Amino acid sequence: LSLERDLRQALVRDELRVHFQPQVSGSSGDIVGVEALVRWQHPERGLLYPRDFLPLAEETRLIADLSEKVVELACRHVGRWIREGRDDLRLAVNLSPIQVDHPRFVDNLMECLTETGFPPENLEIEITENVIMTDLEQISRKLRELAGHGVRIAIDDFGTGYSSLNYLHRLPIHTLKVDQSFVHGIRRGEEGACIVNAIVAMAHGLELDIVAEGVETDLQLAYLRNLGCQQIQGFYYGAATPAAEIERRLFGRR
Ligand code: G
Ligand code: G
Ligand code: MN
Ligand code: NA
Repeated sequence: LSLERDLRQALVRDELRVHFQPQVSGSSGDIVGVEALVRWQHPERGLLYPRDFLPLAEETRLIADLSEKVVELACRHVGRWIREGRDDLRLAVNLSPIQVDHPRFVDNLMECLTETGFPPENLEIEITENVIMTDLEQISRKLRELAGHGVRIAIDDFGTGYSSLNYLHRLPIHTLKVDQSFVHGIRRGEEGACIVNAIVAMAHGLELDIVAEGVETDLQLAYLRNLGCQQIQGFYYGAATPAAEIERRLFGRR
C-alpha cells in the first residue's frame, strides 16, 4: 500500500526515468532504433525496474498515466536525436492493454506527438497479443487510425500470447518482435531454433519486419543474420541505458 502511495507521488514528483536499449541492424551494425524502458528512481529504494512496480501500476490502473509519461519523456529525448541528424532513428515504446483500451488513447498519443514535435513515422508502438484478444474490432479501428498517421505497430513477445494468427491479416502490423525465449533456443547442437525459423519465415512471407530480442551470443547473431532477420536487440549490443550513454553511441565523441 505504501508503494501505491509512492507510485502516485512518483508521477507528480517526476521520479520516472526512461532508459533506452539499442536495436541494431544485423547487416551494418548500426543503431536503427531504441526501445524505451521505464525505470523509477525511488527516493528510498533506489532505481526500480518494471517487474518491481508495473504489476502494481496495472492493478491500480496508474499504468495509463505512467505509460503516457514514459512516451512523452522518450519522445523528447529521441526527438532531439532525430532533429540533430539521426533522421531515421526509430523509437519503440511499450503500451499496456489498459492504455490502449482507453477511449482517448489515439487522441492522447497524437497530442503527445504534436506537443513534443515528434514525427509519427519514427514511432513504433509495441503491443502484445493479449491486447489484441480483448476486442479485435475496437483495436483494429484504433490501430488503423494510428497507422494512417504514419505510426508503426509491432507485436511484442510474439508467439507467447494466447491469440490466433488471424489478426496478422486484419490489423496494420509492421513488425514482429521474436520473443527472447525463442532466441535463447538457438544453441549449438540443439533443435531449439525451429520456432525462430518458423517465425522469421512467416514474417518474410507476410512482408513484416522482424526484431529478434534477447540476442546474447555470436552464435545467435550469426544464426539470425543468416536467416535474414534484419534487426537485433539484446545484451550482445547492449542493455538499456540512460539517454546520455545512448547519445554517445549515436553521435560518437561528444
Ligand atoms: O528491461 P526491462 O526489465 O525494463 O523490461 C521489462 C518489461 O517491462 C518490458 O518487456 C516491457 O514489456 C515492460 N515495460 C517497460 N517499460 C514499459 C513502459 O513504459 N510501459 C509499459 N506498459 N511497459 C513497459
Ligand atoms: O519489452 P520486453 O518485455 O521485451 O523487455 C525486454 C526485457 O528483456 C527487459 O527486461 C530487458 O532487460 C530484458 N533483456 C533485454 N535484452 C536481453 C538479453 O539479451 N538477454 C536477456 N536475458 N534479457 C534481455
Ligand atoms: Mn518491448
Ligand atoms: Na518483448
